[in-house]
Order: sequence, then C-alpha cells, then structure tokens
Amino acid sequence: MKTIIISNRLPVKIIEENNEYKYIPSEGGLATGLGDIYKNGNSIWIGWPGLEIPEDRQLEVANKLAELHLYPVFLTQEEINLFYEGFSNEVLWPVFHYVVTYAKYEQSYWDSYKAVNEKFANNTIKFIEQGDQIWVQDYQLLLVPHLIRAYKQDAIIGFFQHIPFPSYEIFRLIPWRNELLTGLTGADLIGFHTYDDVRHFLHTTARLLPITASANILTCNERQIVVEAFPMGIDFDKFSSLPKQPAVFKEIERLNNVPDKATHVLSIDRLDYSKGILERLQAYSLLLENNPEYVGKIVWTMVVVPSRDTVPQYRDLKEQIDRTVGDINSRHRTATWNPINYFYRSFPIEELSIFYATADICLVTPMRDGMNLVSKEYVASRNNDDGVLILSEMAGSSKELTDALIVNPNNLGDIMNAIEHAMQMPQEEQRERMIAMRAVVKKFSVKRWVDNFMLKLAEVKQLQDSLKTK
Ligand code: GDG
Repeated sequence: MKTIIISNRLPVKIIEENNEYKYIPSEGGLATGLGDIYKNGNSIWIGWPGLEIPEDRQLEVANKLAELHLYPVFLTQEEINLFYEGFSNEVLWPVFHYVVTYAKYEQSYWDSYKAVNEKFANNTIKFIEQGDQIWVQDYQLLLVPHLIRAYKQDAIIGFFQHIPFPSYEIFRLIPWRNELLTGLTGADLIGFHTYDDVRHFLHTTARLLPITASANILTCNERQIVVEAFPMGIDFDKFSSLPKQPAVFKEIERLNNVPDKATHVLSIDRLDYSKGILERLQAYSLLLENNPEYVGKIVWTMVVVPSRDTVPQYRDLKEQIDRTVGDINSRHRTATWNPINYFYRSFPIEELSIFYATADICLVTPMRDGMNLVSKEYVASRNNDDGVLILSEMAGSSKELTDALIVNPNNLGDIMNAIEHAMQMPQEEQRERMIAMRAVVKKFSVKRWVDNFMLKLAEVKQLQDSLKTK
C-alpha cells in the first residue's frame, strides 16, 4: 500500500542555468510534513514542477524527478495563465477570501480549470493500486476527487483545503458552484483548518447539492463523506533549533545587544491583499502620529515576499504598499532612524530565523487566512519565552494561539492599541503567554497534522467498508 499526494506544485524548485536544470527541494511546511510519507517506500507526489518545460526536455525532467519520488504534470503557458493565474487565483482565491469584487468569472478560466484538473486526475490514475491512499491538496484541484472516483470507485481519497471555505452567501456567487462542490464529493474525507470552515462547507453543500448533512457527515449516493477540522502545524523543532545554529546565534546576540535597542516589530507575508498589509501600515502611521515620543524607539521590519505579481491586483497592491511605506518613512524619519525597514524579496530560512528571534513584537493581521504559519513560526522561534504576538481574529491560527493579543484587522485603533500594549507588556506576562502558545505549537506539529489526517482517512474507509458489507 502506498500514499499518493497530489498538489498543484511539486515540493521542488527547478532553476534553469546555462540550459541545465537544477532541482532544489522545497523547505515549505507541507513538504516537511509530508516528507516522511512521500520519500518512503513506493509512495509518490504528483504535481506541476513550477515552470513550463519544453516537450523535448520533459522526459529528462520526469526521469530526474522520479529519483526524488516526484511525478510531474506538465502545464503549457496557456494553462498556467488560465487555470492557475486565472481560475485559481482570480476566482477561487478572492472569493474564498471574501474579496468578491476581485473575482473575474471568465468562461475560458473555467474551461481550463476543468481541463487541467482532468490532466491531474489522468496522470494519477495510472499509479493507483488496490489499497492506496490518495491525498489531494488545495483549491487548485477541487475537481480531482470526483474525477478519480469516476475511474476508481473504491479508491481511498482524502482532500485538504489550505485556504478558508467561505459562507454559503459568498460561495454561491460562483457561476460553477455546483460543479466545484460535486468535484469535492468524490473524496472520503475532507479537511479544513478550522471548525468554521467545516461548518460553512457542510451548510453550503447541503443547500446547493441534493445531499444530506448530519453532524459532520455528508451522505451522497449512499456513500458517506466525513468533513473535519485538521489545524495544520509547523516543524516546531526546526524553528526552535535554527536560532541555536552558531552563525545564526552569533547574529541574534549581536542584534540583541545593541545599546538602547528600539522595540523591534516584525511582519512577514506573501504579497497578497488577504494579508491586511495596507491596513497594518495605516495603523502604524496613526501610532507614530499620535505618539511623537516613539521617534527612534520603534522599528518595523516588514518583509513582503514577491507573489503572483503578474496578476493586476497584486501589481496594484505592490505599488500601494511602496507608496505608503515611502510616505510613512519620509514623514516620520530622522537623520538616524527609519520607522519601517521594508524588504520586497524572500530570505533564506536562517535569516528568517534571525528576524523571528530578534523581534519583540510579531504583527500578523490578515483580513482572512486559512491558518497562517508565520504566527506559529514566530512562537516556535522564541526559545527565551519572550516576545508578543499580535494576531488577527480572521487567521485560522487565532483559534489555537489564544494567548496572542487578538485584534480585528479592520479596526486600526485596535491594532494601534495592541502595539502599545505589547510595547508595555511586563516580561512576566510575555512569558506566561508565550509558554502557553509554545506548548500548543510544539504539541500540534505538522507531523501530527499529517498523522491525524492519514489515520482518519483509514478510519473512514473502514467505516465505509463495514457499511457496505451490512
Ligand atoms: C497558505 C494559506 C495557510 C515567508 N517568507 C519567506 C518564507 N516564508 C514562508 C513562511 C511560511 C510560509 O512562507 C507562509 O505561510 P502562511 O501560512 O503564512 O501563508 P500562505 O503562503 O498564504 O499559505 C495559509 C498555509 O497555506 C498552509 O496551509 O496557513 O492560510 O494562505 O512557512 O516561513 N520562507 C523562506 N523565505 C522567505 O522569505 N524560506
């Protein structure tokens, strides 16, 4: 028996240098969590390798990836434009994050989404053997469970969605809503990060499809589908041990021992309108305007990681962020101090660790976030049990990290007060809160998330088999 993982992107980055491909394994949370599974036995991972590979080089790439247990689904540039940037990122992403005005309901996007989901399913079917467990990841592949089920009635299929599932009133705006839900009903187990997502999905499905929902079970053509919350964790040990690496430790010590150290605020986000970056900037601007005594006393390291910058809304957002940061810095800076150190790029994980370990305050204020791993990584990096996490109530992680200062990301006053509260928080209170949060993040690691999901999937299949034999 093996496990087949299917996701839009393979956990590897391919870089072309002098007409040669280089393969760099991904360090992302999903790859780490699933590493034990897909690298062992004959388990495999199927997905898009992240760039367009010309036909005459596809065999070479496929052979190289197979050594890593990875099996590519090759996409053309047109499919990348329509399926990925189009339907996934200009329809599903905005609607699922409640920004319905950004959705572009283009028929060509939908046609390509269907075709590419079929391509993923067809690429998978040939690998499925009796008893295999199939785990489909995320919103780019909503149709895949049903497509696989159509070929293999007794396949064991799990699905996990990493982004929120919106309420019925929002979801029903999508022209192809029923087809999307039908796609998911091919799964045996459907997982979301939070109980609210589960509730929204059950309610939406029962309203739109001829399906009955009772507690967390959907009954569809006499097949039972279990829907449950599986809050994703991180590799706690990795984030907790990084600051102890000699070179990282040395740099942390240097930065922490600067005389008259200002309060360090940190934020790390992919460039995305769901992350609340502009609102956070407005709150910070108000804080500086209302408190001239903070000049030189607070510094915000703001990391924005480039993402989807070919999509118009992301390009606009980037320009607005650039302008707002420029405005705040030019209005408040002094000859020796800048209120915001803004980076638009990504960093090696060791440098992220230095940011996490030296930040007195971590500011995580998304408008909506399925989970938000940055909030958990900050907590895991705080080996001295100090530091304050300010966390949006719209992030899935706020359900677990209840000892953070929880804010409404639309309420600028709330964010401002939370920053002031954090700046004045006594060490003892920081410790109490951080110890409680670290215990949660350590216990519910990404490894445990994978184990829980796979265990439940096996349990659901057993339940279904026992119902069949009755
Ligand atoms: C989606 C959902 C859900 C960031 N900058 C760098 C870097 N990162 C890493 C972080 C973190 C990850 O990227 C970001 O994860 P998030 O969870 O914060 O956000 P999304 O990318 O939007 O993820 C989200 C997640 O899926 C998992 O289900 O939590 O809600 O939106 O791990 O560390 N990594 C490196 N350099 C950087 O500069 N190496």
